[in-house]
Amino acid sequence: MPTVSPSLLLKHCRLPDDSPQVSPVDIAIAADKIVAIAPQLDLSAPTVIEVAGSLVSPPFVESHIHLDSALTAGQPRVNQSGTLFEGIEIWRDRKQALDFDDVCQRAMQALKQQASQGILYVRTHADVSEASLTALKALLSVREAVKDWMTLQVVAFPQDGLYGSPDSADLLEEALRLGTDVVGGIPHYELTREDGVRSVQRIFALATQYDRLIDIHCDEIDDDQSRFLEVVAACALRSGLGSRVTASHTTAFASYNNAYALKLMGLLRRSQINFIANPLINITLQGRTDTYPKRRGVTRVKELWQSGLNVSLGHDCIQDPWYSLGTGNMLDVASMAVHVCQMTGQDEIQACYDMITTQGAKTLNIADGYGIEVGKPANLIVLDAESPQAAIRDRATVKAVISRGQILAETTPPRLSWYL
Ligand code: 17E
Ligand code: FE2
Repeated sequence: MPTVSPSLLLKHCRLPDDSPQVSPVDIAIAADKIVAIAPQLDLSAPTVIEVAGSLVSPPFVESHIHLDSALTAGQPRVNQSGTLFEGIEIWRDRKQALDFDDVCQRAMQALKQQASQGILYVRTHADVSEASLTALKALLSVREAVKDWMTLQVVAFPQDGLYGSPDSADLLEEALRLGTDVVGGIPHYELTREDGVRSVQRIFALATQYDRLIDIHCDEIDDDQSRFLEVVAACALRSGLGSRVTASHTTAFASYNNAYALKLMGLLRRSQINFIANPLINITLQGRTDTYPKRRGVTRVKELWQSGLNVSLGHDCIQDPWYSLGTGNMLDVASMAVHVCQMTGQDEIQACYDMITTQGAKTLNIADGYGIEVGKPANLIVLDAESPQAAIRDRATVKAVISRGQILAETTPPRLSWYL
């Protein structure tokens, strides 16, 4: 029993890894910490939530999103081809007139929309290819503004490449000095393969010098010759940075021949890097040059998971030059992964749930403070579902979002009336 009296008590909570036979537990929170978890806590608290057997989960983790471009779909024009490259061109036009307050306001709107749907940890990319670094400065200020209720990591992301124009590499380093959590890159978009390799080496040198995490947009193309993932993994292995490194997208991995993929998988296991797939975006941006058969363009999520590697999932986009849809709901992302990656077994659907929760926390290197355990920060969500599988199936409403021991948002599930 806790020695301090709880401020918040959740009754009859079903945890994500419970089997249906295990009876629900009560969770006591005092200030911003979880202080007790037991089948029956005889405690009182000023606020009691009767969960009645619903799923209580650690919050969702959005491990990959671009908040600087979020909510700009159609500005200044829509993406007609649906390709990554047209999206980059549209964004290049849009970002010429980027305004600090405009970025802050859109990012905040997207973050609140995500938080209300149970996301309390977000890794956002910030384009650092503009001389003013407006996108980056705005997202760093948003990180500060939300810090009491949401953990936001900012990646310095050189959208136009490190070596495509003379100032880009310096801008990336300036972004690290300004305080980004993570350093990014885009080797498949550099002018030559050699530039791509050089960019990865530079990113590792900067991460070591400034003591930052790494998250590289890697091989986001259907080209089976795009092989920067092996460079990233080799650098992670040699530098010892391992799990501090993430390869995002890696869509070309879905096009590699199996003989090469087998060899690569061995290197990946040794390197212990993290992977992020963005199934909503990968399935729509990739395969655009195919007729039929048409590739799905999502990396080998199931095989990476079966190999014991850490895979998490992200939106990548919410209503931007690359994708005009998206509501910020991680259960949409997990549902798309279940379908596109053919992870339809019960344990596989559970794995997709883990990819938007615990595995996302591992990618962000925040696993120590994450999870529903005594002594950990009181961050948790109550879903209108009895299990992770049902949550994904129903895109269940997140009924309550608790951040640092406080109720941050509540949503009432829709109620149907039949008049048949
Ligand atoms: N930039 C990029 O290089 N790739 C993406 N998928 C997005 C932005 C959304
Ligand atoms: Fe991305």
